[in-house]
Amino acid sequence: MSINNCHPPVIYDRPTFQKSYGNYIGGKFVEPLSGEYFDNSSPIDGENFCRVARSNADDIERALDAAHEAKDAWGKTPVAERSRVLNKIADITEENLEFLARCDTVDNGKPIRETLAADLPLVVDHFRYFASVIRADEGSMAEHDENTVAYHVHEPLGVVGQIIPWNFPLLMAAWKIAPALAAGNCTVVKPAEQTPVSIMEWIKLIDDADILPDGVLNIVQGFGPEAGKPLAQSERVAKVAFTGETTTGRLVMQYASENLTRVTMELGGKSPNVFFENVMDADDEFFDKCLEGAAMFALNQGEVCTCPSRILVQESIAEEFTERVVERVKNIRVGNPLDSETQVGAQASNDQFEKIKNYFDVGREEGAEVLVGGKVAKAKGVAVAAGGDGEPANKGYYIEPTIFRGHNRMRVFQEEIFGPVTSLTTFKDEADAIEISNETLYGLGAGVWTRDMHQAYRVPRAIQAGRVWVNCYHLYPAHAAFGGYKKSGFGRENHKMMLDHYRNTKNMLVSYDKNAM
Ligand code: TXE
Repeated sequence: MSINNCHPPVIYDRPTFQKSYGNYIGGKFVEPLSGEYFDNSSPIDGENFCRVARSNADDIERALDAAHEAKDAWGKTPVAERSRVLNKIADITEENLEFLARCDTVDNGKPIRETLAADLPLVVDHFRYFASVIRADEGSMAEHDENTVAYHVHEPLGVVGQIIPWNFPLLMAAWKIAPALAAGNCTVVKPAEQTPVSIMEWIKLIDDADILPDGVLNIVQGFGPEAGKPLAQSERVAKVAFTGETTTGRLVMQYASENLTRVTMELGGKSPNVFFENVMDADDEFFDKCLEGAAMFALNQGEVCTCPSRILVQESIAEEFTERVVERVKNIRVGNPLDSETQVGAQASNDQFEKIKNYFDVGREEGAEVLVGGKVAKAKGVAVAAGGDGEPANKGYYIEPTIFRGHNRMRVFQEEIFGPVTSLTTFKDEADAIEISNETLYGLGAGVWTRDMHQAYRVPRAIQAGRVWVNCYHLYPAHAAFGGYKKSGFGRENHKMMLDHYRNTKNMLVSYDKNAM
């Protein structure tokens, strides 16, 4: 993934959406039982474009009924057949990639270049990866003595609940759905209320192909406290998978603990991106890659839990490095997310927009220096309306990529802003870099940039984070484990090890003693 320009420039059309979206339960598109809906807007212009089911505990129960009805058959479906279904889902997604990318872009505000080149291809890859690993998956056996054998086999959990965030609507859903189904579970999925639509367009395509047995995958729309809570609280789910804010994760764990339901948590982050002095070389390709790596905080408008939201640069190169990064960030194009040249689109919601603007005040008040950005953006190709002070302003939620300079104790270095904002500070030596990196509640991602191969091993080992990129950033292949240390959560996503979060291991200890047979 890169935020470089791509050519030729194209402005993509908005898809034609339905006026109204219900839930998908038991293989049917159904209205919410209460008959209530909420309005859904696009962050591109802030305008409502459809309404979506405002579900409650009754809808969750209905989805759980459907999932429980389907679970025995799906759990016993031969692995080869489950794999075929996942591969078919991948094929359908790939055949409709551009359409789904446009849906995600309109609903979330992220640039089409990213949904086309990253989000949707990664969705496809994810289903293919889990379709493959279950074919190669095996149990184990060990001899206890000459007559006695211990077998280990895997069994699906049954029905699981999955709560999805809004920052990668389809990709985060795929990260959860693919392994759950691969391991033989049925699922009830609660998408984020900010981005409910692309998953409904996706499930329509899957439903049309008639490949997924009814009740295996159910989607219930609505708000967290009304639909997410009863899902997490239900004694009818064997596991809850959650991605979202750390404080919400704590609540979801409390709900799940009522029934001792197992949970996995992907939570917030404040990832350090560390640049050692040996990267400095004004002209070479690697140094250019480092500058690109520093600018990656603006990718997906900074709405990524691994956003490299703290830049740590060695003192000896800080001045020139900072100047070069600022120069690059000034050239990032903020604009209409449907324009293929746009690098930074709209923040996903008005709440998010307001939250980021508030952090501009926080940063300034605590004495952080704004090196670039620090305000609402004039986005290219976006409708304008009269602003509050009479000045024309963009409709929608656009923020200038921003770099603060300050020290690691400041709130803008410690709190998750979830916008195209990073905070830069300096370090003296390697030990200092490690100390500052780890001086955070979080431990999700980190970046280390160095030409020293010993440092390239030593430093990532010392950083307390579940994913450390070395000389690269923001790559998410399905076969690389992803997850947090500290307050960034626990459990892993991606990688075949994740299957173990979606199944039980049974040990059968069998005596073949001849007297017993
Ligand atoms: O997240 P929430 P929000 C962070 C980011 C962002 C902040 C707020 O810093 O600014 O969270 O975003 C569901 N019971 N991340 O408020 O609330 C909700 O409906 C059960 C980081 O949108 O965590 C949605 O489906 N479910 C992040 C999901 O939880 C509940 C991604 C996420 O919403 C619930 C998103 C409840 N009581 C935001 N309340 C990441 N780690 O990638 C809400 N939900």
